[in-house]
Amino acid sequence: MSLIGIVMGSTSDWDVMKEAAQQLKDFGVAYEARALSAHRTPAELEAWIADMEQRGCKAFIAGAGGAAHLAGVVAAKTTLPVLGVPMPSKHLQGLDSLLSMVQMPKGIPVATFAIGDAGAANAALFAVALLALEDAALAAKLRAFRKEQADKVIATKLPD
Ligand code: RP5
Repeated sequence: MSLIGIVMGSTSDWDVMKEAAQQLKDFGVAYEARALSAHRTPAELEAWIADMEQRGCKAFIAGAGGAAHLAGVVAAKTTLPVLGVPMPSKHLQGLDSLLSMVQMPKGIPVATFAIGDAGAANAALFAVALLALEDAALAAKLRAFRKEQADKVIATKLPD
C-alpha cells in the first residue's frame, strides 16, 4: 500500500522531488510517485488521486513550478492533507511557484513548504510526522533522526 502520493507537474521536477522520495525511502515509508499536470493532464490527475485514496493513501506531496496550480487542484479533489513544494522555476527562481501555491483561497488548504530541495525533503519529513501520529515505530525513527542532526551540530567544531 502506498501511504504517500508524490505528484509533480512535469518530469523536469523530478530532480527536486526525488529529495522527497529519498526521505520517505530512508524512513521506510511506501510511496508512489507520478508526473501528472493540473494543466496538461487534468483528467488523469483526478483519476490517480481517486485511485490513491482507494488504495489507502494518507497524504499527498505535490511539486510544481511557474503557475503552480497542482497542489491546489489536488487539494480540491481530496480531503487528505496536501503538502505543496514550489519548484525553483527558470524565470522567477520559484517565487512564482511559491506565491501560486501558498495563496490558496480560504477553505481549501495546501501546506506549502520552502522552494526547492529543502521544501521537498521537509514535505516528506512532515508526511512522516503525520504518519507517526498513528505509528509508534515511525515516531521513534523520527526522534532518532532529529537526535542524529542535533549530535552533528554539537560535534562540529568551527575553524580556529
Ligand atoms: C510546471 O511547469 C511543472 O511543474 C514544471 O515545474 C514547469 C515546467 O514544466 P516543463 O515545461 O519542464 O514540462 O507545470
